[in-house]
Amino acid sequence: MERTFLAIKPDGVQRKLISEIIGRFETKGFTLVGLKFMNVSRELAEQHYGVHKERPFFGSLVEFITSGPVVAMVWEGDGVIAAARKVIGATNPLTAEPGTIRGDLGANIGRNLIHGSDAPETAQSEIALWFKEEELVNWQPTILSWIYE
Ligand code: DAT
Ligand code: MG
Repeated sequence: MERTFLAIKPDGVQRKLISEIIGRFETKGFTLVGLKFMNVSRELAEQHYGVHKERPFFGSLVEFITSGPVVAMVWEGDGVIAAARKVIGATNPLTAEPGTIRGDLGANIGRNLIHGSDAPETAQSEIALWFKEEELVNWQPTILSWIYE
């Protein structure tokens, strides 16, 4: 089973959208294996978004992600990395499809509510960056045979 790293950004928390957002992954059939509510240090933010450090928006991105608490999560499921990106929608909420989290709930690229790993390599490194192994819960939901053939 694949795992991905998702984080509800400070705008999602401030706007009281935690349950709305988590609910979409729960009802889809993915399994929650890690969850913590936390403030993000500048160091963690800069590591997490290191790939963007030469981009003009890097400074404001780090300011934003450190501006208030986030909900950091690991979710598990068959093909969850790509599928979660689809549930999340395009980077810019203005062009994200209706039905996606960003398409339904957001209106600005700098306030796009949620992060999701974009590939197996980034999922692996982001999970390791945000979570210790002992913070992840290995479990099998009893309904799994009703979600997967
Ligand atoms: P995504 O979050 O969809 O993976 P990304 O990795 O390209 O998008 O960028 C990381 C975050 O940086 C993104 O969620 C919002 C911000 N961002 C990206 N492009 C931007 C832009 N052109 N202007 C302002 N913020 C931007
Ligand atoms: Mg990205």
